[in-house]
Amino acid sequence: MKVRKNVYELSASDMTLHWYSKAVEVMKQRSINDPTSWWYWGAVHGYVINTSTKQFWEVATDYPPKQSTIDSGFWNNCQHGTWFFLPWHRMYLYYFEATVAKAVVEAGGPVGWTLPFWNYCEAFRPGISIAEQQQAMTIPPAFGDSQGKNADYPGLWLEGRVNYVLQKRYVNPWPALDETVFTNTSEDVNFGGGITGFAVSGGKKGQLEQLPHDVVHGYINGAMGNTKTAALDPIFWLHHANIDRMWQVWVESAGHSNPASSDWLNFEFDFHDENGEVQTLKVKDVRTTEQLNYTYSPGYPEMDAESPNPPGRAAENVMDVVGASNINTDLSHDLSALALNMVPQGRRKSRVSMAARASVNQSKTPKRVLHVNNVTGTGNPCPVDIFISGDGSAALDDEHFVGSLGLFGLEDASTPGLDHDGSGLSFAFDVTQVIERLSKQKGWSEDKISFQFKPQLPRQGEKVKVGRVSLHSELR
Ligand SMILES: [Cu+2]
Repeated sequence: MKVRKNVYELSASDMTLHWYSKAVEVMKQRSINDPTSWWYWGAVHGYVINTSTKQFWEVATDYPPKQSTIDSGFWNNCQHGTWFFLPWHRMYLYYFEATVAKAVVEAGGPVGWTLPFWNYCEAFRPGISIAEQQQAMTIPPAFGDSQGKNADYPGLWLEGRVNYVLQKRYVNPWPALDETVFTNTSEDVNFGGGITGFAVSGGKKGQLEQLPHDVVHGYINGAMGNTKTAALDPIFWLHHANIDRMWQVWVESAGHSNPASSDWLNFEFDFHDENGEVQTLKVKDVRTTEQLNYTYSPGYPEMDAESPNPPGRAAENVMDVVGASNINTDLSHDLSALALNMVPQGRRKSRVSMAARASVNQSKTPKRVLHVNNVTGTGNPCPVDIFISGDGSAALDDEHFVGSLGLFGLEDASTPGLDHDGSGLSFAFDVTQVIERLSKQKGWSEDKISFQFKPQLPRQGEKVKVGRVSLHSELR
């Protein structure tokens, strides 16, 4: 069984990153038309030429690629906003790892190279010191830092990353790991994404895709902030190994299971292996890491920790809208406020009070989910934090924090075409606990619910707007 190791727990004499850097250099020398080149592997995730992507592609060997390569069906295949997000990326990592391992041998290294993972979620490990938290959230030094490249690992550098240290809010594993179902068709949130066919962007994202996946992409930014360049950054693969690991954590936790639907199990994807040969995998071949003969070490620390949140539960009753915005909101500013229009009292009463009654009868708080839909824009904007209030205030603190919009894939989802209708990205957040907490405070009124949208960095001229924000509550 192959073992993928935590990048921060490699021993001083471990050569994993040294050989990774060498292999990247070998793969970069290969033609963009060669299915074993660095460039080809990046383009399998996404490839387009525009103002935000051009600088990353025009340095490729044999650029521009042949039209027949672009049209081969192997490029622009990444799956986002879908229940195929996790299995597709697992397959992608699997053949990539094999391709790098072969390049390592070609560069004079040992056989059996495995991909390390970057576990920024360690920042949430109970008892960990502030210094250890900071380290876990920092891009490993071999990849360079804000001062530039690490001369010992030139292959691991890429120009243009904006942040090298993540923030704690953006690496919280619990909103995803607390989810009880992999997929669903309701207005409720889920772990693994909504039911779709082949989907490059735009459908319902699972909670693991939203956080930490999307937010980490958008916060590092540069190539990582755009689906059409992200996989050109060597750190992409360590980030995705961690997401892949978290899927395994989730599925091994009590009460969780992968979809049993044959629409999911029998769906197929094609990749090239390390020899450039086409291989086909079905989703059912990759439901666990063991099926592909690898595991993560050291273990799965989240499984030994306890979630700080009350146990998650799926909505048991129908959900309905209790409030919504009725105009487009521009999120291009450094701070944007948005007040919710609540469903008129009379009508809402039947909705909300029924929900309240349900909660008395079942001693459960009605589940509430915030949907943020039709998020469109241009460029690679950094993520946007959302804060809720119900008393007319505009506090931007942890108590009022709802979640973050990682705008990874924004341009793609805003462009009508074969892959997408251009209606933008959609997000959903479980706000049951934050509302439950705030509603006990003085001054809270459901009629005063409003949101603050705060970009994590000042805007650089990118445009972002949101079509509709709506609050959904469980009814009975
Ligand atoms: Cu990704």
